[in-house]
Amino acid sequence: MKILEEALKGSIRSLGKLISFIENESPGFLDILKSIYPLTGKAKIIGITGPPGVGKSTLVSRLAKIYLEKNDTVGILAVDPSSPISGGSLLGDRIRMSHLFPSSNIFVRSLSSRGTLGGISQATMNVARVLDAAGYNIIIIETVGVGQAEVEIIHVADTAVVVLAAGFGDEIQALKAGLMEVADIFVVNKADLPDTSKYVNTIEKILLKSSSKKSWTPPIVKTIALTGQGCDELVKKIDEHYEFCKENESLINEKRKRQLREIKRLVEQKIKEEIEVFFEREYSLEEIINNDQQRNKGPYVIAEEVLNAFWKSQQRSKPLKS
Ligand SMILES: Nc1nc2c(ncn2[C@@H]2O[C@H](COP(=O)(O)OP(=O)(O)OP(=O)(O)O)[C@@H](O)[C@H]2O)c(=O)[nH]1
Ligand SMILES: [Mg+2]
Repeated sequence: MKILEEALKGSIRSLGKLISFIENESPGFLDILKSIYPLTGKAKIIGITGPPGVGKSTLVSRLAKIYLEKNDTVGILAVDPSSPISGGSLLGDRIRMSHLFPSSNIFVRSLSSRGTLGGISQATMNVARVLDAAGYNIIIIETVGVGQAEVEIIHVADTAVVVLAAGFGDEIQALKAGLMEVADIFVVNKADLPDTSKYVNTIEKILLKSSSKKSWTPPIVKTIALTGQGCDELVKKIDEHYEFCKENESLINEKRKRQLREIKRLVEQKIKEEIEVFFEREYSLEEIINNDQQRNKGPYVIAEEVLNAFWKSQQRSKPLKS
């Protein structure tokens, strides 16, 4: 595939097209992911999540600059940015304009969180792998932490940073969204605003109660993303966490569990696809539901019959084609 070759050679245009291809799960996308997998595993993936408006994007652009200054290459994925039109591109412009980095060292892209068969976490993972294979060694994923589904995305990251700010949703809300559990590092941004210290104390108290069994205690970093204050400290903590994970047995186990979950997700996706194809090929509305005999059976019996027919058809056919 030409765009794949060009993307891996550094063509930004082809990389953009390749990501759309993968994001849209176009026919053959899994083959591409299979072929690039050996090129992946080099990037450090950082997840940034938190309630709307706490300053995630501002922080992401600060982090990107710090990494670019260290000669890293940075890929940024903004999942469902609040402004679908300007979200991702604005972020990129902000970083490129204010600093004169080679534009090939930074790639910014927004992803929509609309449903795909594999789910948004898998779609994000897939795109992150494309960036990894294309040679971006720092990948930052920004996602709004409002509900369980969005927070889930953070599991794609090696290090999950939860950004909070005094006055932006109380701690109970953060707890409900599951933000407290996923955090490897807490950032209390907008530290220029009042009540920051009080807020940090509250988080510390919650952590004391909940993290006794964990081998890694999430540090809390205060930042002012607007000026960059505290951001170097944040990068330091991200590095520390990354190193810690490489050696810690229980975190390595967690990573293996995540890998198992991904495999399950991919198997489920494949089965869903096969069932879609089966329905299209074998059943019309008429056969399933549009006659009295069928309708009288009710959905439970019909579903069972369809499933039996599906398994039979699978036995007849060759092993699932990849
Ligand atoms: N006072 C203050 N304002 C900040 C700081 N960081 C960001 N902001 C402002 O907060 C607002 C929201 O910033 P964003 O970076 O867009 O926040 P976000 O979390 O990405 O927002 P969503 O993507 O919409 O959830 C902007 O007006 C920023 O300028 C900070 O450290 N202090
Ligand atoms: Mg944002």
